[in-house]
Amino acid sequence: MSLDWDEINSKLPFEKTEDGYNARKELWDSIDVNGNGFLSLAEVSKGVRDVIGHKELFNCKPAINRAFHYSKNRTEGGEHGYDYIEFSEFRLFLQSLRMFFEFYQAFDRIDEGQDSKICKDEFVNAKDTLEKWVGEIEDLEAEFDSIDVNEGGEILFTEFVEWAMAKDLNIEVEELKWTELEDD
Ligand SMILES: [Ca+2]
Ligand SMILES: [Ca+2]
Ligand SMILES: [Ca+2]
Ligand SMILES: [Ca+2]
Repeated sequence: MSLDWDEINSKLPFEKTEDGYNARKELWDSIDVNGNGFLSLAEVSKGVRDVIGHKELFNCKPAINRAFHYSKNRTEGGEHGYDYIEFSEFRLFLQSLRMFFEFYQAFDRIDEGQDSKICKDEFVNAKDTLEKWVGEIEDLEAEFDSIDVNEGGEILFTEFVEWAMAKDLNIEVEELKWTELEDD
């Protein structure tokens, strides 16, 4: 599957510009269907399908879930603030969704058996690809063990995300670095 990253970026307006802000505002109003100033995971998922309208992105539930939980408790919006995305967190949500979607493409490429887990063989076999994304890895088996935080013998997507963030994993030609992601 080849993805049009420019198209994806244009559908997720996370730029800190006036145009970006206006596009976000418009997107927000369409996604917050009940207009209560908070986005639930259900609203966000539906929004990715119907408003952002990107099939691969919508099908990538782990990226949507992870981005939702990553951004939802950044600002204090009273009782509901911690459980839902507010507009002040929306830019971070869009940008982290973009990043987690990219991480998922990477994860999926390494997971040759397509069981949503990366075993040690899959990881070691992907040496060249992994090094293209994160730079040299001295000891692949040791690296694998360090990623497998719950010591279950396999790398789950949530574990992969933590590692990918720490390593600034990038499968793109164009540079969009995780460490440049900031809160507003
Ligand atoms: Ca809402
Ligand atoms: Ca919140
Ligand atoms: Ca696998
Ligand atoms: Ca694990």
